[in-house]
Amino acid sequence: MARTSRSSSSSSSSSSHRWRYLNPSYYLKRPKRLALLFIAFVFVTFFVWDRQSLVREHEDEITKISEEVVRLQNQLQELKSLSGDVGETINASGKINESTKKNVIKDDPMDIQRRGKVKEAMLHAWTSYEQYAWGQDELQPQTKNGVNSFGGLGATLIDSLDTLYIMGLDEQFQKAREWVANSLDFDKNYEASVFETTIRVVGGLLSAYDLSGDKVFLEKATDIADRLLPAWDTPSGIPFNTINLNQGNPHNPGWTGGESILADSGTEQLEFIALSQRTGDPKYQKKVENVITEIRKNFPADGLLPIYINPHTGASASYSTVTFGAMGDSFYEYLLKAWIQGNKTEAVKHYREMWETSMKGLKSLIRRTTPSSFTYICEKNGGSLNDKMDELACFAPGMLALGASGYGPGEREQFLSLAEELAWTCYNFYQSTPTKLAGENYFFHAGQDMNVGTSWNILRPETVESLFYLWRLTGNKTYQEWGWNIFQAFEKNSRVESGYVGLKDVNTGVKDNMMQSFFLAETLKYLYLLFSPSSVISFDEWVFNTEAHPLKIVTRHDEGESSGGLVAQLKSPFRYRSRKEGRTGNK
Ligand SMILES: *[C@@H]1O[C@H](CO)[C@@H](O)[C@H](O)[C@H]1NC(C)=O
Ligand SMILES: *[C@@H]1O[C@H](CO)[C@@H](O)[C@H](O)[C@H]1NC(C)=O
Ligand SMILES: *[C@@H]1O[C@H](CO)[C@@H](O)[C@H](O)[C@H]1NC(C)=O
Ligand SMILES: CC(=O)N[C@H]1CO[C@H](CO)[C@@H](O)[C@@H]1O
Repeated sequence: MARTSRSSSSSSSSSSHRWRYLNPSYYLKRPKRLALLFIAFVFVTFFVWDRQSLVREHEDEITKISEEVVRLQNQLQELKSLSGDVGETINASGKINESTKKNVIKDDPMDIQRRGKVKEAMLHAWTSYEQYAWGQDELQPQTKNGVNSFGGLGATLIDSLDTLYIMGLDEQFQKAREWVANSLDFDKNYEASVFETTIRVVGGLLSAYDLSGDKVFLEKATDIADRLLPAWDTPSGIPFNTINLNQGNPHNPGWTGGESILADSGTEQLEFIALSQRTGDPKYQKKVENVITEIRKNFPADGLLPIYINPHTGASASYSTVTFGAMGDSFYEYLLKAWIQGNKTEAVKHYREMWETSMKGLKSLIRRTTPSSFTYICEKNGGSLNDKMDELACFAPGMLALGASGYGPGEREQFLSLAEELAWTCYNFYQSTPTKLAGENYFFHAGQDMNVGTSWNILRPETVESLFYLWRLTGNKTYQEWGWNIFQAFEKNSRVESGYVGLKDVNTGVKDNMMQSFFLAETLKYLYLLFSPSSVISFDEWVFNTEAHPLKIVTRHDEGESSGGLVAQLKSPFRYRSRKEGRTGNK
């Protein structure tokens, strides 16, 4: 090789002289030159490597800085459009982290503007309540006075606490907090609905506690829950639905013929489980989980239960209606949500199983209208289906979307698409009336798609609730548009000088005189969250009770509550309180 090379270079000696440094033999024979070359090589390598890592570090820094700039620009924009709206994403979401950052970057100027309008609506509703009905249950906006529809527990105030907190209305929240600490008194000679009091008052207080960490809310929640607790002292453990707040004496309202109502009896699990977790006292959780144990013993193959259930025997009244609307609805909702609340562990698996069974039943109630093929959920009386659906049942699309991810591929898409179809129907409950607000229920006659039945609108939240879930879970902005249209219809028809009212008739737009507390707790909160980043009350950390009060998810590992433990619990003797028994007999 060397020879060949040399002989070829001899033909042009000047070039061979110039290129001699590239010839290995130039170095091989001279160790000093070799050492120099080696040292040079090391230096060059180090220099190049160092430059490269510097460049990489710079690039990283630039990316971080530009992310930060976008984030700050967004925050600035938000501050400009909503003065006083500071801290909402930071505090309500807990901590800012990677996913939060991404979401803040995605935050859309249109969303910011729209949630600003919703916040302004909340402020209008709240200020009116503050002015004319402070501390009372609900405001009558037309006559500008308060009424105590729930025993004088400040229902609107308690229902609004978490909404105020999430919207960053801090002054209003603090003032309400002072009222809770100093003026809220449960010692009332009042026949309270166990269900309404649990979902509004216990739920509202626990949510305020979970958000703010302020112990006063937990103390008050415990106080009211202790007053409700004797309602579960029945032979079957299925609660009575009414109780006197300072005398006990639980019973069922006369109009049910002595029966308990399914939704009223099976919609306390989230609140009472949360209360046991927060206080460390298991007695609340035991009562409400025993209800599920009892129901599970004779759970039908389609998971559908009639709306009346006997508190003495635990038997369902088979003559009564099966429905996902009034008096049935939230029983099914809580089967799914108790599973989510326990973070989907083995200890809460039976809730999911029961829910999936019920969803098979729900599918059997699905029909489509003619001519436009709107999907709807029938009610069932005995063996026959009734082509009627309540607006209340419009929570179902949201529930189906929330539960869909727990199924395997195939079924997951099926349930999500059923949810989307039902949401379209519910949106059309609104779009099909002159006021663009939905009536209370709808009938589906062949060839006529949908006809409004009971034609009032009392500011109900269920459809916007479902739109909120669908938007969060699919990212499809269509649901935000639908929600915005509904919000504008409320603004146009329901807003009055002092708050918001329902409509006596969605066809004529004639107004009623009541601002329902759930308008502030649910309707406005879901609308606000529909235009907020998903990190605000993230689904990873929170689950909403049926009154839209977010409760913290707490992973459950209490093996004692899983199916084996439940059986053991059943075998243990049930403790009666003879005093209550006597009262029950007298009723
Ligand atoms: C994001 O949140 C998760 C769970 O809350 C936490 O484990 C993680 O450390 C957070 N990430 C950052 C960057 O803070
Ligand atoms: C968004 O949702 C609407 C209504 O369900 C649907 O018609 C549309 O196809 C969806 N868009 C996408 C991109 O999935
Ligand atoms: C729920 O469980 C998962 C693990 O299975 C865990 O990563 C997550 O942090 C838990 N969530 C909460 C809110 O505890
Ligand atoms: C400003 C503010 O309200 N900060 C609160 C946010 O929430 C945490 C608890 O999650 C409180 O400790 C902070 O005081």
